Amino acid sequence: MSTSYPSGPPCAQRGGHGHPGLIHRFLDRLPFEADDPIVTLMEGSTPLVHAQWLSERVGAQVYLKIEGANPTGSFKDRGMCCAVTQAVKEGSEAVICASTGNTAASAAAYAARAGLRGAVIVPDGKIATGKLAQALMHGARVIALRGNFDEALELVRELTDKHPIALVNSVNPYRIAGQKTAGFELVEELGQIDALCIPVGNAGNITAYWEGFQEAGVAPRLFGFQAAGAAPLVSGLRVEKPETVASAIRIGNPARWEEAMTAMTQSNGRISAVTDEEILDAYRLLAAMEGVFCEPASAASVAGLLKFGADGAETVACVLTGHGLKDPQTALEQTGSVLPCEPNLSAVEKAVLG
Ligand code: AN7
Repeated sequence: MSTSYPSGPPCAQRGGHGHPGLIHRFLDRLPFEADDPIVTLMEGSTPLVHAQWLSERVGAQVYLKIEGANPTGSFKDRGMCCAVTQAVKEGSEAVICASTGNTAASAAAYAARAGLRGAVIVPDGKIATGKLAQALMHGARVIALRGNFDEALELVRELTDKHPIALVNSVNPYRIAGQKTAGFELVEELGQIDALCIPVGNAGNITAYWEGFQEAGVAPRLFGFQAAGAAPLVSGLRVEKPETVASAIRIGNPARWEEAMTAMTQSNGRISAVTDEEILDAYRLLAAMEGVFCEPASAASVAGLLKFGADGAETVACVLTGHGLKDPQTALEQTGSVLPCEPNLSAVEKAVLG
């Protein structure tokens, strides 16, 4: 692929547009070599935005890690570039995942990029419109399971035991390897970081951040937040029928359960629940007060910070895992209506000036 470039891949992959793709940026800390068949959409290096209003509200310096700025609009791209690169390296011809939506969108995009077939199994009727559109546009086979995410994950695990298809859920260690780079970025940018607020679903991301922080030699407290209707890590019990408006984290039996609890204990952190109402409040406030539009699941991190406070932390990062445009339906249900207007000046004046 990049054999004609003695020092590695073409410049566009290495920073021709300001920053390299994630694997090239962190090559020395990832299980890849420069001459591997690296699949990238220039993920990672996402914006870290200081949140003025939020900082004042909670009495700490609060930063938002805008993971929705990744190529497919969520943090999943960090892990997916690694999982798909490894699949190509191993000679796989197809990848598959179970997903509440974002993993499906990301897997579909990277599979298309790599020339692999992609299949995604999603809970029927329970994934946000934007994510469904992405998976379909990228040419994945989209299977709507008459069941929930936990059932879908169990089935793809059985399926990939039987068939030579690469499983790209976060049970795949390359997903975790890629996602830990967000921790590296935070440490590079902030230096000191006392606490991380992060939404938790299948618990791959909190696991990855903890790995990244440990490798970088720091130990912020990890504050994980689950939706109250899907909070097995809070209750200690599997949730058979998880329910929440934050469809991305509608998960009742996280695959990385043990690792998440270890990360929480070792970091002196906690995993708490936030209600749908608290999630939606934070979702609207982020958009209105900070100018940042994330999806509902992502707002769980800020909902948790608002609910429980910074607990003495001076510098806090909130991970906003996915872009608000992923789920336009929920956004429209949360907002006021548009103002109809006749096409003449006095009508427009009235409409604009109130
Ligand atoms: C926006 O796409 O599980 O705790 O199948 O999409 O690592 O699972 C999505 C999870 C948070 C939770 N925020 O992360 C999937 C899927 C958003 C997400 C999470 C997800 P994990």
